[in-house]
Amino acid sequence: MRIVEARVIVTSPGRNFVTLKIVTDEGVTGVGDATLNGRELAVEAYLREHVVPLLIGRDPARIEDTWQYLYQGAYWRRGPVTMSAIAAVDTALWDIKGKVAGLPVYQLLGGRSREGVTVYGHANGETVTEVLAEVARYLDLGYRAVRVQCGVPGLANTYGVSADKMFYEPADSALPTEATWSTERYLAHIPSVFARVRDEFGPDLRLLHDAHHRLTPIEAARLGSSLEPYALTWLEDPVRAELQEGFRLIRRHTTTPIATGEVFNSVWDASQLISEQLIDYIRMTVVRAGGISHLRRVFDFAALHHVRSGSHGATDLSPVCMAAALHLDISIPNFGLQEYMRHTPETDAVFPHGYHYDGGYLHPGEAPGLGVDIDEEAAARYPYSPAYLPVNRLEDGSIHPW
Ligand code: GCO
Ligand code: MG
Repeated sequence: MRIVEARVIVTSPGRNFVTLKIVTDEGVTGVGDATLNGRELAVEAYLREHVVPLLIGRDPARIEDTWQYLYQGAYWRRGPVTMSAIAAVDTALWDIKGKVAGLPVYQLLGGRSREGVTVYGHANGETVTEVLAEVARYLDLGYRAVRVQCGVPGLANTYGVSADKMFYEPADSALPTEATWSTERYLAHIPSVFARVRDEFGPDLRLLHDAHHRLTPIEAARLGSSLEPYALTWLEDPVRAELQEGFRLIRRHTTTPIATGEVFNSVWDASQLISEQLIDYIRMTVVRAGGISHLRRVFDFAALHHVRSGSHGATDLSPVCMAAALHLDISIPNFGLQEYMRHTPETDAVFPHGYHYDGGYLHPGEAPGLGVDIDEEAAARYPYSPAYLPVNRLEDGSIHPW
């Protein structure tokens, strides 16, 4: 079998997605997600100009060899653009291998390690009262784990809080909007939010919170220790992820479990965090981390060091990425949690998929391959439109991580 064509499809059913579809001479096709929120066309061009020509004529069965060819062969390694492009190829080749074998991809990864993939949803609100109502809504939907984000008094808007609660989309403008941030106001408010949520919903519900890289290590240590009475499952991205030493300081001060990794691209971004057990959950996902092959390697390395998975599953990762993540989640021994922000009905229609939600769990389905596709006719109805993530400033105007 040979690869005869690879199409890069950009579609925007409410938000932008980049998808690679690989076609073989025997008519078997595979899909991979290559979406990089706010920088989509960089990956589209990388794939179209520098990857697709190298794929034509290759044997689609040689997944590892193709991965090494694209990774080592570029010489310029890693980075979100390169690794998202490689991820799309790798994911599509696993899809093809599954279809050829007549097996869902998770069977090729060693089979089921659990019955379903536990997911968490995003409860958010401007006020604590709104947050409580949102948590209750997720409980009604059967969720067993909920991420809680709340508006901060004195700030006009806060990361993770949106008007359309189920379908939060921060890349909301053709040029970046600007938000204002105050760490002091945030740290003074958040513990009281979790006190109310725990008080209302009791000890069983798993609670999470995302600090979105905004704190210094000592600020994060203070937040972690002030949240200890509310027993969070994890505090996510407490500090900028570039400096791995920062996590060591947090660890010295708090037992609140730490999760990070959504901006990482390779095992090298997380090797110190994992081998020194400075984190509890590694939150990399398929599209940002070089595909199923490389992420499997990261998760295996993490398993050796008591670190569990917690894959990123925001809506800027397409249903193709979600499907691929679920095959990994169901098969690895050290699965932790899977983020599940629901896609809109428009997105679901462009990406027909067999995975489904039931009572707090996602299931990858039993279709051969990944069990997801792109409806190219539907996709063509939604042309690309530029959309950027916001930029963040402190109250004095200084740029601060968003
Ligand atoms: C999460 C993430 C997202 C990111 C988004 C950026 O935990 O889901 O932090 O909400 O902000 O993926 O594009
Ligand atoms: Mg996050």
